[in-house]
Amino acid sequence: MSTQATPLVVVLNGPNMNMLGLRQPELYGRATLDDVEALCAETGEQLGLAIDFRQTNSEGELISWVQECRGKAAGIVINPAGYTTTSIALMDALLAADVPVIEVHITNIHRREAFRQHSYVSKAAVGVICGLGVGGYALALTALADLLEEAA
Ligand code: DHK
Repeated sequence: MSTQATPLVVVLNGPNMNMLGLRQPELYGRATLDDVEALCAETGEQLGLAIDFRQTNSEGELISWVQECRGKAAGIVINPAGYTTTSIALMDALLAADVPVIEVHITNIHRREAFRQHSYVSKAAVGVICGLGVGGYALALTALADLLEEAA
């Protein structure tokens, strides 16, 4: 029997992700954010990870949540949404968190408008998953579990 605490992975979602299922379904699909939370909870259970799933439309709140991860979380999965391409402050917070970060985008940002293709967040990420729909969150959690196991 393992006596180790279950590692905590914080899954963060940026602006407009609360509109998932309604917003541009031809791009983002029909799954809602509740569906994504359920997917992350189920995947976390399979992988032996505790999941704290959150969404905010506020840049400051997102940054405060990232700051809280330092010394507390084993890793971060983040879909920064619109702050991907604008927020140096979010990138700085992720760099300061000192935990592995995986960046997720539901759509393939490289097939979309040029302004979506430069990510500040990628500077702070171990890896990026994009274009694989909401299943990208499960892939990110699996990758994080592997990284944590390698580091153990
Ligand atoms: C979500 C958003 O809200 C956009 O601002 C990004 C990303 C793409 C996604 O694909 O999940 O450009």
